[in-house]
Amino acid sequence: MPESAQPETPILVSPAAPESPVTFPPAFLWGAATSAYQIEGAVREDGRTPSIWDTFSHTPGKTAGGETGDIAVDHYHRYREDVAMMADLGLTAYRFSVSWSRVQPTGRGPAVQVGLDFYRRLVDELLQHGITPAVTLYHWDLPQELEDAGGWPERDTAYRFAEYAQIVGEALGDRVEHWITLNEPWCSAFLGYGSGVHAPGRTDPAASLRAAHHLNLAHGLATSALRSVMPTRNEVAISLNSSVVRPLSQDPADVAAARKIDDLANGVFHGPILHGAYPKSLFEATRSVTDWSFVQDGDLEVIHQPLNALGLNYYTPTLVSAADPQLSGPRADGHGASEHSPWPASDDVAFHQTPGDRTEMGWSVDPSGLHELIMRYTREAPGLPIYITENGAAYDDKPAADGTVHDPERIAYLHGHLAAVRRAITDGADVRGYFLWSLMDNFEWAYGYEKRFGAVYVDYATLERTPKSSARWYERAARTGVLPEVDAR
Ligand code: IFM
Repeated sequence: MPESAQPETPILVSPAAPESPVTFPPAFLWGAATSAYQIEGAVREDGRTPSIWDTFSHTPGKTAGGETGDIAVDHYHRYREDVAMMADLGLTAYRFSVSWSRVQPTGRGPAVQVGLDFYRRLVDELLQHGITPAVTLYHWDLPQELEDAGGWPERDTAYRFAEYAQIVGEALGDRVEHWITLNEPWCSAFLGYGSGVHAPGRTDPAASLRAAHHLNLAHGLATSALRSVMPTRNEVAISLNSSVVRPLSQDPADVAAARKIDDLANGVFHGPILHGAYPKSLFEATRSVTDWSFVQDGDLEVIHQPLNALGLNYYTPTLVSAADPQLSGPRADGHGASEHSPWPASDDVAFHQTPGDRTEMGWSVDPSGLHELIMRYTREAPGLPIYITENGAAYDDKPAADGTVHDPERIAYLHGHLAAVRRAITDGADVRGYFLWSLMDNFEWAYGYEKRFGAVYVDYATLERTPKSSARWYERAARTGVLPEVDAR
C-alpha cells in the first residue's frame, strides 16, 4: 500500500490481561456463520446447477474420502429447525451465503424465483426469531458455466457477479441490512488458481493474480450494484482473511520475506479496496509472473468504493523467513498439501509452524493475532465499523455415552479470542459483532467431513444436531454480554 495511505491516528495498546469480567457493549451482535455449499445439500433441487465445488468434490482425489456437499447437513430442508436452534442458543445474528447456482444457474440471465424464495423464507424465519441476517453473496461456489468460460481469471466474471449481486439485492434488500460481497477472496484466487487445493483446482500463478484483481473488481462492481437497488440504510462490507505475517527473526532478510507475504496476503486486497492502489512492492515482487496489464484504467476507482463496514476472518498467524529457492522443501503454510504454492513468486520464502497449542487443522491458537489485525484495520480504515465475520476452531469432538458433546478446548479458544476482541474495543476499535465459525459441523472443503468446526455437533449418519458445551457457553455470553469463565459447562 502507498506510504501516504497509512493514517496517523494513534492507537492505544492495552496490557495483555483482559479485564475481568469481560463485558461487551449492549448492541454487540453475537452471531454464528455458515456457507451455502458447506451446509445446504440439495444440490440438484429446484433448478440449481453445478458450481465449481460440485465439480471439484466429485473429481477423484480432490477431497478427503471423496466427500462432497451433495447432502452436507441438509440445511436446505431443515432450515426451520436450524433457525429455531439458533434462537434456542441465544444468537442475535446469523451470517450465511447465497448459492449463486441456485438463484442464477448459468451465472447469467434471469433469476430462478424458487431459488430466491428459499433465501426469502430463511431470512423471514430469522427475522421472526429476532435474529439479524447477514448475507454473503459469494463463498467460493462459482457456477461451473462461468468457470468453463474462464472463471475468475477472466474479466467478464466480475461483471457477471455484479449482475447476480443486483438480483439478490433486489430480492432481499428490503429485509437484510448486512451485506458482504465476497468471502475470503484470497482463498478463491490463490487456493483455487494457485495451489489448486480448492475448486477449480488450477495451478497457475499468473492466473491466481488475475483472479485476485477480478475478484477485487467484482467486489467494487457489486457494491455499486447493491447500492443501486437497496435502501441506503443497508451496510455493504467484504470479509477478508487478512493475515498476521510475522518474521522468524529481525534479520532484514526475514523481515523482507514477511513484507512480501504481507503484500500477497493483505496488500493485494487492502491496497485497492481501502486505499485505491496496489502496493508497488507487490508489482515488483511478482514481475516474474505477470506484468499486471489486466488492471485497466478506471478499475481502481471502481474497486475503491466507500464501504460501510469491514469483515475480518481470523484463525491463526503466519510465520515466515527468507529461504534459498534451490532448497525449497515441504511447505507448512497451513493451506493444505500441494506441490504448488499458493504464494506466487515466493520460492524465496519459507513458512514455519507457529508456536502454541494446535487445533485439529494444525493451526496454532493465538488470540494476539486477532487483536493485532483489528488494530491494523482500525489504522488502515479509520472510522469503519468492524465485524469479526469468522473465528473458530476444529477439534476432534465425540459424543459421550449419554450423547452430550464436551469441547472445553473450543470454549477456551472462544474465550481467548473474544477477550482479544474486547481488548481491541478498549483500545479504540469499533467492533460491532462476532460470528463464530461455525454454527454447526459441516463440509470442510478439501478436508471433507473430517474437521469439525461447529458449536453444534452433527451426527452425519442421522443428521441429528446436538449443541456442544461450547454452544451453551456462547449462549450465556450472548444472553448476558459477559464472557463466562472457561471452565463453565
Ligand atoms: O470453513 C472455512 C470457511 O468456509 C472459510 N473460512 C475458513 C473456514 C475454516 O477453514
